[in-house]
Amino acid sequence: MSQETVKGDAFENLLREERQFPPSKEFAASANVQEGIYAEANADRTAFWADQARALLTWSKDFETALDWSNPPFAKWFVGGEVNAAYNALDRHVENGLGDRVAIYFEGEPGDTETITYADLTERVKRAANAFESLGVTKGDRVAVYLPMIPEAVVTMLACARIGAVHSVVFGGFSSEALRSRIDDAEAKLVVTADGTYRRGKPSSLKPAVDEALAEDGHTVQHVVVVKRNGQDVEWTEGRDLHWSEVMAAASPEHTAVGHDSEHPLFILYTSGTTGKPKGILHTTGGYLTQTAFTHSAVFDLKPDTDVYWCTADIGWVTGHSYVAYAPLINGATQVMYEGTPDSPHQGRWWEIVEKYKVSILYTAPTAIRTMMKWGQDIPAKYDLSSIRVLGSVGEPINPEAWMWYREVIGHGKAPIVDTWWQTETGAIMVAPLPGVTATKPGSAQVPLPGIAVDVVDEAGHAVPNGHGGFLVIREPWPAMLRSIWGDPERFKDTYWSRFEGMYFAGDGAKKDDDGDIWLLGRVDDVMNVSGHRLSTTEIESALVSHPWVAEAAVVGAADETTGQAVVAFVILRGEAQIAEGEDPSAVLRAHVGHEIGPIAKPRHVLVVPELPKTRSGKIMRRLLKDVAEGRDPGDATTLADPTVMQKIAADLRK
Ligand code: 6R9
Repeated sequence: MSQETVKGDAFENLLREERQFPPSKEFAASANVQEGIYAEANADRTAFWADQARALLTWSKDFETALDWSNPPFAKWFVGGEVNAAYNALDRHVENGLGDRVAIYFEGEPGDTETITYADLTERVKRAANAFESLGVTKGDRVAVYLPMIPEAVVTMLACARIGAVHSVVFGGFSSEALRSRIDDAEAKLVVTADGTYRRGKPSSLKPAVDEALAEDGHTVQHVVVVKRNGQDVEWTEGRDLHWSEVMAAASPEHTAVGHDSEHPLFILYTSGTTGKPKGILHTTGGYLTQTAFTHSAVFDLKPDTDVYWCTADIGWVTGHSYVAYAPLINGATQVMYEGTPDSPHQGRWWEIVEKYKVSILYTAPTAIRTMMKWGQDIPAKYDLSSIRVLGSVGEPINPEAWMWYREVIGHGKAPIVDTWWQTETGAIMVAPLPGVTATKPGSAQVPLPGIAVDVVDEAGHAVPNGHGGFLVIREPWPAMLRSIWGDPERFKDTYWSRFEGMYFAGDGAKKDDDGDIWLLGRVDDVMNVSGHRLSTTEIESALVSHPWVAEAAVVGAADETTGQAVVAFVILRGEAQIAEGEDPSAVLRAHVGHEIGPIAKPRHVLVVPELPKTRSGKIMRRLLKDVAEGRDPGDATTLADPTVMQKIAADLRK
């Protein structure tokens, strides 16, 4: 990508977005953080984080040095300190008299519910800690977690953290091969799974994939603990497999947490690179807990005694780690956890949950918002959403139309939207508005958080002036940063620290607008080159979704003999699209993109499809669409949330 890439005409469209929504006076007056926090953090970044670490966490042993950056890019935060994540998430709240506060309102897909207080959750985690220890798991051992969105997932993660074991959560949607390669890479001793779960009203299994993953010898797993969730029949390997209910019943509910070194590994989470085997992103304890807790409080303006918080992310994704399993509990919040899909048994399920629990902070992904747009605003309109006061977005750029819909339809035109940019690697939110301070702009994540040094640089690594684009980088170490790639420190250096001298390269394109606010433009590998003009997939998708017929769009660059690459768009139409007889949606949408961005951006093809291929974290798998666009068989689609999507698309295109 050259510098014109992000200066070109294609980006003018987003730059024309001029709406701004300042916080209301009332919101600003009672917000957790005020404008002065930026200056405070700028005055001394490490001192700022040291203050946060001491204010937000209870340390078993105070740290001596906030940051050791003597061996970059290997950072050490809060050196010499000792802290226990589970104690901070649980025991201390109980000790402070908050044992009866609800930690988790669990809502199962079939409609079963469970209300779990901090006292209950603490006891469950203590039992699990004892149970895992009795199975021979000790500090530093790795535990693979292959569970659905049920409370046992959080219990397992916190029990591991309590005893210093390192969890490696693998998406329930991943195949047995994916599970095996992650088990092998981390050399996991224990696997925690469930018989299965429910998806769209039907039982969906997990345990068979574990059996398959472990069928061939040569693995390190000694035991598999199985939660009974959907009651399906499962195969049983005597001696290896154990029932969760039995091992928990046999375990003592007493367990004393001890502090672990601030840099003790907390978890590994695998994320796919563009090529090669998945990278095991390694996070450690003190810095990770500090930044996740701080951002959760500052960005969502969390008021733990009154808010009901709901993050819809699966625990198999980093958002489910930082903003379901850790930060909300560290901060003593009450949260909703939902097992299933948003349209089971009906398309109003999410809004029914919001109404039922009076959810006040909702954190979800643009893909979900666009799906809800597709289903139509009449559905949320049937529910009382007046409890909502802050809305969050994460996972991909949110196009201004979806942003406005989110604000108007879900946030009743009032709730501030915080678009949060971060990555598995960053561990916690890095760029986001502060809801009581920032005048928000539809489609922009806007400002690096206090204490975070994010910048946009050109090819040569120089900061770009306002109004220009380039690459998103991080200039200074941050507390929740990944510490390495599990077992491969060289790959850690090469992947993130070799592109620009002394800076972390995130792999995202971004631009600064005239106010210096940051707009994310998608992965740099999503940038297309059409006849020498650089176009961003995000830009064109945004233009397509701005058309009233379009619910969702995915754009890829397909190899083209003449133009290098050609733009191919896949769109899902809205249920309520008013298309007249004889009107051709493809032609209308091509013209619309031409009008919105310029003729150069007009897709060569606009294909109307029933679904888009997505990972379980909601990211569109453009690689598969590119295969279709270039006439290849899209091969391995096993990591998709719904593996049949590609067949549906292929069948549709043959019609
Ligand atoms: C938290 C998470 C990271 C990649 C990241 C970027 C994209 C995430 C975004 C966003 C624009 C946002 N991304 N949040 N792009 N605006 N608010 O998603 O982690 O799964 O590791 O993905 O997601 O491209 O580089 P992860």
